[in-house]
Amino acid sequence: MTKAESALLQALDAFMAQKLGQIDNSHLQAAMAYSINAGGKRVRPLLLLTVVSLFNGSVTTALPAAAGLEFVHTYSLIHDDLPAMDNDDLRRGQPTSHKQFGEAQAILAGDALLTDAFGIIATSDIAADLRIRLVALLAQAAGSHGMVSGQVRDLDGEHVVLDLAGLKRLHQQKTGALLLAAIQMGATLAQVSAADFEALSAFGQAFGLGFQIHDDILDVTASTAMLGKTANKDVAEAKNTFVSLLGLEGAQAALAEQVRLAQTALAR
Ligand code: GRG
Repeated sequence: MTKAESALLQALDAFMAQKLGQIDNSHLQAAMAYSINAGGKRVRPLLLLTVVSLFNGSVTTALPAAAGLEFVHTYSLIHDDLPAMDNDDLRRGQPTSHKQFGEAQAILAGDALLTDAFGIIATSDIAADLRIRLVALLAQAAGSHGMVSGQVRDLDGEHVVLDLAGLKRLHQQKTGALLLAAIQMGATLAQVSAADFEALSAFGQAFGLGFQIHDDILDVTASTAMLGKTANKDVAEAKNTFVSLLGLEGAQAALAEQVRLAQTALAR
């Protein structure tokens, strides 16, 4: 990570800590802060802030949008880990929210992060016309047109084998939509031209799909590195992954193709 990136993330963490500090309920605050501070890579806010900074926008003004994205991402991981969904005991090497705080508190911490994300953006100092567009982009990416729909496709897919188009659609919504929103929210804040918005969106789409293919490849290569034992239960249970559909080499080729598409878009 570059010095500039660490400075962005420090500012983001300070902003999120300040927002969490305003919560007048120590139990809820602790559960929300536990997951926000559990060691996530902050990929989505970093993408947003990097686009803002590349196009000479104000990073400080953009912080509420970056924090909102990380709040939505964190809620999605808390709910994804619940017994009703993936039923995971560990995330990033630490007990999942429901293991630490109980299932009801984990659901509520996720609910509060999701709701507060929109509140933080809506009450920020960002210009009113941009705020509306940011809220719309985040809602589009997170809700029934994006991540939640992708999660439903994923759960439905446990009972059927998806083809490549179905698998791409699932991941464009489940993982890709929020990553694309990160880029588009940054582009909106920096008020880039229509041509740049389109090129950045093409980059975001390729990045999002590539991110997921890479995750599927890592799941397999990490398992192999553990002397044939599965690294996590997702690998043992996985039916619909890019590696299961295309094989390891096919998935690596598909990743290379997304990287090429992302680079072409950036060159534009
Ligand atoms: C519960 C509505 C709802 C949605 C959950 C994003 C998601 C949808 C589930 C996560 C499951 C998963 C493992 C997806 C693969 C993509 C991926 C690696 C997500 C984790 O994102 P990172 O790597 O997470 O950015 P960190 O830990 O760095 O924050």
